[in-house]
Amino acid sequence: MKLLSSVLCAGILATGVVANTPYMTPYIIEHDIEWKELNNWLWKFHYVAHGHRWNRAFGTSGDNETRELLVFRTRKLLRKHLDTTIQKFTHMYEHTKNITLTGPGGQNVSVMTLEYNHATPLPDGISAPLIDTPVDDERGSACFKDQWEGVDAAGKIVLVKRGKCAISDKLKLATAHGALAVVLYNQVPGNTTGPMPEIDSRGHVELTSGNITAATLGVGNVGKLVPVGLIGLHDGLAWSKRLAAGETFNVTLLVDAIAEEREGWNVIADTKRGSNESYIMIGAHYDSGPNSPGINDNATGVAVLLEIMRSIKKYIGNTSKVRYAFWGAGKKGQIGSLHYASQLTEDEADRIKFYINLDMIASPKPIYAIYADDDADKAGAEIMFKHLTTKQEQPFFYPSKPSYPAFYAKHGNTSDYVAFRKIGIPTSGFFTGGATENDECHGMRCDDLYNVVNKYGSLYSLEDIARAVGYTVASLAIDGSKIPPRKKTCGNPASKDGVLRTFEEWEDTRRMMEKERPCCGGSNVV
Ligand SMILES: *[C@@H]1O[C@H](CO)[C@@H](O)[C@H](O)[C@H]1NC(C)=O
Ligand SMILES: *[C@@H]1O[C@H](CO)[C@@H](O)[C@H](O)[C@H]1NC(C)=O
Ligand SMILES: *[C@@H]1O[C@H](CO)[C@@H](O)[C@H](O)[C@H]1NC(C)=O
Ligand SMILES: *[C@@H]1O[C@H](CO)[C@@H](O)[C@H](O)[C@H]1NC(C)=O
Ligand SMILES: *[C@@H]1O[C@H](CO)[C@@H](O)[C@H](O)[C@H]1NC(C)=O
Ligand SMILES: *[C@@H]1O[C@H](CO)[C@@H](O)[C@H](O)[C@H]1NC(C)=O
Ligand SMILES: *[C@@H]1O[C@H](CO)[C@@H](O)[C@H](O)[C@H]1NC(C)=O
Ligand SMILES: *[C@@H]1O[C@H](CO)[C@@H](O)[C@H](O)[C@H]1NC(C)=O
Ligand SMILES: *[C@@H]1O[C@H](CO)[C@@H](O)[C@H](O)[C@H]1NC(C)=O
Ligand SMILES: CC(=O)N[C@H]1CO[C@H](CO)[C@@H](O)[C@@H]1O
Repeated sequence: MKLLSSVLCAGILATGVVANTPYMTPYIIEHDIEWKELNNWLWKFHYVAHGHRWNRAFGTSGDNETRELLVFRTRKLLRKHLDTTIQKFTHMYEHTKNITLTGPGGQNVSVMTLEYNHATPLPDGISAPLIDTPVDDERGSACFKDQWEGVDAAGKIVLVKRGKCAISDKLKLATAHGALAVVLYNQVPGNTTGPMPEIDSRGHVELTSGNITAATLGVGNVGKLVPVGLIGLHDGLAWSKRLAAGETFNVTLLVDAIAEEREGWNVIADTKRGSNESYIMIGAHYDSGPNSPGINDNATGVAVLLEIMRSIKKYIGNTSKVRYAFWGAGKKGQIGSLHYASQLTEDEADRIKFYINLDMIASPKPIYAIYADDDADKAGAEIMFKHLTTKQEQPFFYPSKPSYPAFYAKHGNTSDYVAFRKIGIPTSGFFTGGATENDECHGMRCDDLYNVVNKYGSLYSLEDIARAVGYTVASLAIDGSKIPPRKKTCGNPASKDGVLRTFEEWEDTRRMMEKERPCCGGSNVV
């Protein structure tokens, strides 16, 4: 059988002719999935990360190399089987390279940056007198206009306590009052870890340090605020006390930060076989977080797509086409998939019958969560559920595989199904659990190859899920008659033409990230 199918496959590659090609069945696809092929892809992504300071994050060279690998596979090697489109979008790339805060005695104060921070002049930073703002723990300090009355911030660096309102609100008021920069001090005790912020392996400043929680200024505020440094409560109170006692002194804040639009890409590959009137879609984001090789999150999802693709191409699928989507900038708030959905016409959206999302599907201590919120979602989810409830296999390499109970879970708002739910396409997907319970390495340097291939739980779930998804995609592509049509109204009585409005709002994905949009589930991304 193996030999026969590889001979057939070689025949197809050589001639592009499909004579004698067998018909696809769910069973055949499921049994074609091979662990060594999945493993092979994980190695490849591990080595891409290795060559790029252990990450494959949006806007970096590691992201580019990951995409090139996918394009080579789909557009070049499998060009006889697939029609591949590369869809470009732009999104804000940001990082802080350095941040320092020098006190009046020339001492270094431990300081953290915030996401989308603004740069000070370099190389000297901003040196100016420090002034205090009134503390208001009830309403939040420096959150409202009236709290700035009598504060002469012009040309100064302002000391502000964190808490209650968005940090960007405090910074907007500081900026409006002519401040040069803000020193924000934490509202709860706890210090940053060292005398200097931690510089990670890429030479970037970590967003988290010690036990002060990280925060973002929001992508929508880029270019609108003064630079800010976040310090511990202890240090903030000490300065506040000195200012209250009538002392005057200068501090120096240096922020070396970058925020700029960079290009991202979705790689979308359709099977040539099947009717162009209906598509079963399966997607995974291919970028990693900024400090991680991203093997469980999400080279695993990508590997499963590629392996299902390798299998499906060998057979005749005579009903729907299968569409594989490799999303860019998934970690940045599902930008790639939102962009994709925002560009679909009504007709194109109608033809997508079902979407299956794979994100983190080989956590070392896995749970088998299958997304489904309603019966429409269950039209696909149920097939996976049944498969995993009845057919978990005993792999040869492990003596006693536990059986992981599959269960239905509601979609959240942190992966690429969000965009599809917003336009009413039935969706499902898998999730094997995140930090810290199921994957201690989530988002970290240690989410590398060994986070998956050295851990039995990961190996099991990857293979189980690959088979279940392969089976399901084939089932739906052969017969999607049980899937209900796309929901075109969002169940929001306030919105007359919800879908149209949604599309309009999507014109600008950045604007969208800032907004709350109560349509078709899947709440907003921040
Ligand atoms: C479609 O494929 C199925 C197997 O997946 C096969 O049984 C059926 O005969 C095919 N139909 C046509 C019209 O080719
Ligand atoms: C990624 O690739 C694009 C297009 O090929 C290129 O313009 C960009 O500079 C590359 N980015 C990095 C960080 O290498
Ligand atoms: C950060 O800036 C300070 C002050 O200019 C400088 O002394 C230090 O070397 C810089 N650190 C890095 C990693 O560039
Ligand atoms: C403060 O940090 C800078 C850069 O790391 C270093 O060159 C300088 O000696 C430090 N100053 C003090 C007083 O520790
Ligand atoms: C404090 O900074 C201001 C510039 O904002 C400068 O004019 C002044 O000389 C500085 N004072 C000290 C003591 O460094
Ligand atoms: C902050 O971290 C230190 C050491 O890492 C720990 O001892 C302390 O309990 C933490 N404080 C808070 C408020 O979390
Ligand atoms: C923070 O660090 C200072 C020394 O820089 C120390 O005196 C203080 O106790 C620390 N506070 C906490 C809550 O860890
Ligand atoms: C679908 O395929 C048919 C036949 O190849 C073609 O005429 C038609 O334009 C295609 N429709 C779309 C929406 O691509
Ligand atoms: C995302 O979902 C979680 C839990 O379902 C919820 O607590 C959170 O507020 C949501 N976030 C946004 C931005 O909607
Ligand atoms: C944003 C991102 O891509 N990371 C996600 C990985 O998958 C899990 C489960 O969907 C999310 O919780 C993460 O945020």
